[in-house]
Amino acid sequence: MKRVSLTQYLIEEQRLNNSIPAELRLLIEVLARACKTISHSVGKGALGEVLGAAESENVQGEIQKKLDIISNEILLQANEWGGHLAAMASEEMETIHPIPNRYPMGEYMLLFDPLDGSSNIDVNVSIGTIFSVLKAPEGMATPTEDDFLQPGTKQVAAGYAVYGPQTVLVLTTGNGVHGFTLDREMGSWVMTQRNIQIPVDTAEYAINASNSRHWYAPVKRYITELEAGKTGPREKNFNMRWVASMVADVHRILNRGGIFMYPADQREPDKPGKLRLMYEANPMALLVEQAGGAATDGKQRILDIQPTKLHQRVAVFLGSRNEVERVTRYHAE
Ligand code: P6P
Repeated sequence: MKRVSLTQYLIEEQRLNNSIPAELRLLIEVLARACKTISHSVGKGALGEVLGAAESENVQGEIQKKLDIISNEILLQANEWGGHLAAMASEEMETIHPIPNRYPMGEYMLLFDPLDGSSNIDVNVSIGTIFSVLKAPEGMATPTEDDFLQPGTKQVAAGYAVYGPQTVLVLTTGNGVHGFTLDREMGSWVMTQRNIQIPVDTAEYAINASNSRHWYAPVKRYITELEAGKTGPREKNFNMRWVASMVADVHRILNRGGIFMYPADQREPDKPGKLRLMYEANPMALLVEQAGGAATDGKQRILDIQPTKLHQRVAVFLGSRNEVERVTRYHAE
């Protein structure tokens, strides 16, 4: 593949599809630079005094890892001065983060999970940064949480950086999904995948099977059929993978197909699932749909959900279209 830089891609995309105005291009390039900094920090591991837990909890009541906080700070500091944002929101922060008065306000709003899968940090398993970009409502003077509560269909861009053996940025601005690998010697992002497509069928599923006794009937039925393999109603064998790092699981699915599931279960009937809608499920759902896959909460398209809370959770079934449609059908039966 001809080596195209992220900047060249963004400029050519703007020329071809007029889909990346200058401020959005600036936002994406600032995000990419911040992910490079996070990758460097993550890569140090124990040498960087960055492993282990901080002495604090996040809004989810989860013990924060030092790298969670470091990554959150990197993203805030990288994005607040550019004049492209009106406000930011993060899994690691209870309330929204308006742009400080000393900086000009822009027309975009950025949401992120600065370091998803952080339980894997200390054991050197791939982790990642997930981001979602919305437009600020027309005429918005002072950003509030309500301004962020837009359905996933309103996202103008979404993506993630996965910090694994390679550091890869996967991005969509509404015209397909493209992958950029970090060239560490040059410090630049180079396009390595154009128009990623998820196979519509798969023989690989991802779910935390230790929760199986708590699952509701549609999920139990679907997984039991997969486990029955050739001898069961599906008449083929399936493989299972669960990295317990959403970015790593979704990256695998974008590259070779599969279905990722984090269902609601009977442990907490009023909790719709573990993953967060605004900065985990929505950006991943946009990427998956742009790559020809599907993403539902078991009942409806994730991108159609009208949010009511910034940190609300949602059940997630995403990946190869035919499998997501099947398990969603089981919920309707
Ligand atoms: P479990 C990581 O903490 C995360 O939010 C996602 O990245 C991942 O898919 C999920 O939780 C793993 O959850 O219950 O298997 O540890």
